[in-house]
Amino acid sequence: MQWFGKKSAQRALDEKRPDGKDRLPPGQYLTKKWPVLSYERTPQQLPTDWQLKVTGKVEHPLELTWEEFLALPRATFTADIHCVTTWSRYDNTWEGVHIREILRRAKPLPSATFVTAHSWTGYTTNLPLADLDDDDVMIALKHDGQDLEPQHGGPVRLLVPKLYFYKSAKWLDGLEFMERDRPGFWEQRGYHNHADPWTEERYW
Ligand SMILES: Nc1nc2c(c(=O)[nH]1)N[C@H]1C(S)=C(S)[C@@H](COP(=O)(O)O)O[C@H]1N2
Ligand SMILES: [Mo]
Repeated sequence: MQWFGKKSAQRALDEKRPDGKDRLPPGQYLTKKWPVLSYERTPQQLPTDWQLKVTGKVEHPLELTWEEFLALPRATFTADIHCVTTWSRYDNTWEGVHIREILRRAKPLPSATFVTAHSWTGYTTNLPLADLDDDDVMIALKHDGQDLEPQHGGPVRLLVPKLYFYKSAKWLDGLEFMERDRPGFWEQRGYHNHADPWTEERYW
């Protein structure tokens, strides 16, 4: 049945997205495993004083405790992820708090055009507000039905699947709304500032 496996593998590679682009971005390979990529040592638990801090150019800054955050409405959807180191993983089911639950409450000011996501470990990553404010962006708590493991950012990470995965900050504790762009951790160290997988914005 070797031929059958190859055929269905080829079919997976030939798939298109609704916008007509290939489902698998150029230069990527598919993996079923979920690799771990972290610069820092994995924190084993949420800091006892964790808050989600929404700061900067917003009408209503937020400081949500863990209990307050968990009480927000939940969303679930499925998305593919693409790491700049060339692996992609299809059909990840994510559950968490949709980004618009946060945006509705914080109300970014008209001058807010960029966002820095902060991890409590010190990691940062930047993106345009337009890329954050999208249907498929969430602050994730579960992956494929399980609580996020610490190594994958558990218990709480950002998910921005349309950009290379370094924009999806693990161990999230802040969103800072900014008037001007400011490169984050990897963006200062050679990774592309924008990170669109379909145009291979990998490095600068
Ligand atoms: N805090 C933090 N978030 C991070 C990273 C990191 O090193 N630290 N690495 C990024 C990169 S490069 C990738 S590919 C993904 C990896 O997520 P995973 O380990 O769950 O696969 O997390 C992103 N978010
Ligand atoms: Mo990555």
